[in-house]
Amino acid sequence: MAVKCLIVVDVQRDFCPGGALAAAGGDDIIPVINGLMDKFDFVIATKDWHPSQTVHFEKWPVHCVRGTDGARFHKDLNIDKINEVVLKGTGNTDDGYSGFEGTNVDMSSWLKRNKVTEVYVCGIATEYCVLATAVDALKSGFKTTVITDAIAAVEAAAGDTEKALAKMKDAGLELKSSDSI
Ligand code: VGL
Ligand code: ZN
Repeated sequence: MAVKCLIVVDVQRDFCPGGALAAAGGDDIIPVINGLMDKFDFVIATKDWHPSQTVHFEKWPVHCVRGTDGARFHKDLNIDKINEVVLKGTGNTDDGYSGFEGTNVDMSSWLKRNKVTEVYVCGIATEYCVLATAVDALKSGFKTTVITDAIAAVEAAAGDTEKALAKMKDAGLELKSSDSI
């Protein structure tokens, strides 16, 4: 039997409308994500969790500074179903886009310890942390699917979403919509 984990990437206030680095579709994916949680054996949520000074803020507006309101989960995300929270981007010398670069939990070990064989990735942002997390999941040996209607993009440049989806396909990731899960 497959053991499945849903990885909810960075569904935080700063990445949703009204936040410091908002993905336009951030609010719309919340009900989809909440509705999927019961279909999984485990749910892991990642958080972008930056120090107030980091090289990361040379590329991006200040966002998701650890402990601030902007770093909290979206108010409508069902946090009761989350089994583990993985903090990433916690250093001041790197971006830490991938959940597999978490510093409080080694996500690959956590998944293997819990006998997870398949992971499904959703959340924000499609072209950064979702992409990086999904690619690393595949490299770590998990059958990996990205849920196409449960991801939202920052789209700093027009076309970034399409490019990210093409990279996902090239990397060998499965792309599925939530109604087929
Ligand atoms: C992210 C840009 C900067 C993400 C994090 O969660 O995808 N994007 N920091
Ligand atoms: Zn960040």
